[in-house]
Parts: sequence; structure tokens; C-alpha cells
Amino acid sequence: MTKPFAQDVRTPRPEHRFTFGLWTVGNPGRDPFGDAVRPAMSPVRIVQKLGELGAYGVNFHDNDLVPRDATTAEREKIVRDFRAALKESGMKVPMATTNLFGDPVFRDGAFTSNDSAVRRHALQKTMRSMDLGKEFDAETYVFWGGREGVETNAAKDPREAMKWFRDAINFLCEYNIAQGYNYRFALEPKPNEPRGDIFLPTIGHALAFIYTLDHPDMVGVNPEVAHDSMAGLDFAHGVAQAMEVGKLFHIDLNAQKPGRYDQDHRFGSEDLKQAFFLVKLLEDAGYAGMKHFDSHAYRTEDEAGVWEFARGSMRTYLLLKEKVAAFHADPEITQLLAALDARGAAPGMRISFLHDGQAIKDEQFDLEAMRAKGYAYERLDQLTIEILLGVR
Ligand code: DIG
Ligand code: MN
Ligand code: MN
Repeated sequence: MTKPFAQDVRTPRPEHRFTFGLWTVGNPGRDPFGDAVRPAMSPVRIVQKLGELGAYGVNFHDNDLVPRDATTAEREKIVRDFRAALKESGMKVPMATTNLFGDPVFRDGAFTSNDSAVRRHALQKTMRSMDLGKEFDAETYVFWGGREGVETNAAKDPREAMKWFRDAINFLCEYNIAQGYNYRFALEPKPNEPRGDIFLPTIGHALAFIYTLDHPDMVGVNPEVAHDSMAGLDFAHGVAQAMEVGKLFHIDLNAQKPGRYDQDHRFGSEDLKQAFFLVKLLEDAGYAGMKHFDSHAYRTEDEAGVWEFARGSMRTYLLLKEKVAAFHADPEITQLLAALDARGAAPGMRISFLHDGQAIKDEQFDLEAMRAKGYAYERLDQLTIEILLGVR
């Protein structure tokens, strides 16, 4: 029985690098079938409250901070007040991004709109948004192509759309270099919603696309739990593939019931086992990046409920981190994993034709014995479940 961590380990602190978008805790609860249920919250109040809860930072789309119709004077005041709130709280702005999905001008997409003027406007808006992010020393720039897609394939040739998307990212990589911003770009996949189908729908599509860019080293991915769940995929597998090639530049944490619209629920509030194995992957890998909760409180909640949502998001991550430690400390799990290691599961057991080709060609196998031997995964998974249920 592993002694639980001291209580204070469950208290979120900046060193845990938990972040929230202004649009997450600031979500007023509007949905396609109903008006906002909560009053708008100022960026200053969001910074203050999240700082009190132990978060590390906030992220923003350009228009989360500076509304599209803000005058220059209004923009200056907003930026001044936001900067003062950050200074007061010690909160950071690790990530910035562009809203290329709200303005009706983007209704056929931004970088992949059939209208070339819209594609140019999207580039202009993104350049200006990158400027704004740098005013707050953001280091990661996310591209979620929420409107990059179609409802009907009659609209455009997807091959052309990929070329336009590539032109846009290459163009903005050049801007990043010309300005000396040193952003790391992170593409965020999603299979659908708000478009019928969205281009670059999964981590795999995004990774393949990155290697066709002029500056592939500058570009990684920002995977989101809910988006892979919508696609029916195991999120930890996609994250692991990105991580293994050094492309996990950022991550959006939340929760989702499969087969539904993008729910963006509080992290860990749906598939607890999936959340556990994600935390295990991140913690085992020593992931030092931002843990961004791209999610929001239920529409049923008032402002108190919003802060309960934020507190619960971070607390669940820390509680699952304890369960990961319990998994690693469990004697029977350790024994089962050691047996698998001895059988060839140990990290680093690789083969190559140069070193092993002839030996493998000539090797004698006792196939009957190999066919008969099980892997004890039922016991291993049951022990995992019992750790999650708190009985080990
Ligand atoms: C939705 O999952 C998207 C937008 O919220 C934002 O552009 C991006 C940043 O995390 N995620
Ligand atoms: Mn989402
Ligand atoms: Mn997201």
C-alpha cells in the first residue's frame, strides 16, 4: 500500500505548468441552442483568479484579448491592464493563437478558403496576432483549423486545400524567422465540428503534413483529448507517436464521451482509465511542456462552478499523478512488468538487419511453446483498475 502524497502535493502550483485559455474559464455558456448563461469575464479577473488557484499561465486567441472592433486606444488599455494583472499575479502567457473561425469572413475556411482574398486576410490576421502574442512573450503558437474543411467535396479539391494550407504555414514560418520571434508552431488536429469534415483531422495527418513543410523543425502538434476521442482513437497512442519524434509541442487536456459533439469537459471527468494512461505517459516521459486545459464548465454552472471546474481540472491531474506513482510502486505490477521485460519488452531492445539479419534468418524457434505462453495482461489491467479504485 503506497502512502499517499502529503496533502500539499495535491495543491496546484505554477511549477506544475497548468494553463487555461482565456476562452475556457471565460466561456459564457452559449451553445448552438441557447444564449450565454454567465456574464462575460474580463481577462484581468481571469488572470487574478487562476493565479490564486495555482495555475502557471493563460493563453489567448487574438480576439479573446482584443475584440475585433477595438479602437487603438481600447487595444492599448486592454494590453496595459492585462500586462499589469500578469505582473501582479506572476502568471505567464505560454501560448497564443488566432481566432480564424469566429468572423463570418472565414465561413469557407481561412487558409483553405476558396476565396484568395480570405486566404490573404487570414495571413494578415495571423501575423498581427503573432505580434500580439510576442508582446507577452508567448513561445508556442497554435493553429487549430476549425473552419478548414468542407460540408461537401463538391466545394474544393482537397489536394488544392493542402497546398493552400502548406503555403500559409510556410509563409508564417518565414514571418516567424523574419521577426525573430522564435515561436514553435503547433498544429491542432480535429476530425469535424464546426465544419462537416476538417482537414488535418488526426495527429497522424498533421505529422505527415509537417514533414512536407519548408521548416518542419519549427512545427509540431497540439493534440487534444476530445478530438482524438471524437475520431475513436486512443489518445495516448497519438501523443506517444508525436512525443517519440519530438513533435509534442503542446497539449490540450479535457474529457469527452465518444460519439458526441466536442464536449470539452473537465479533464478526467469521463474516461478515467484513458486519463490515467495519458498522465502516466506524460509523467513517465518527463514531459516538461504546458498542460493546457482546453475545456470549460458545464452550462449549468455559475461563476463559482467555473472556478470549481478549474480547480478540479488541476486536482484530477495531480491525483492521477499519485496513481501513476502507486502503479510504479506496486510490487505485483513490478513483478509482472519485470517478466515482460525479460521476455523482450525492456526499452531499448532493438534489432537491425546489419547486426541481426543472418542470426534471425538462421534462428530456431520453439513455436509450440511460444504459442502456448500468455502475457498476464488481465492481471496487470485488473491491478491498474484496483489502483484507480483506491483498493491498492
Ligand atoms: C479548440 O480545441 C481549439 C481552440 O480552442 C484553440 O484555437 C486551440 C488552442 O488550444 N484549441
Ligand atoms: Mn475541443
Ligand atoms: Mn483545443
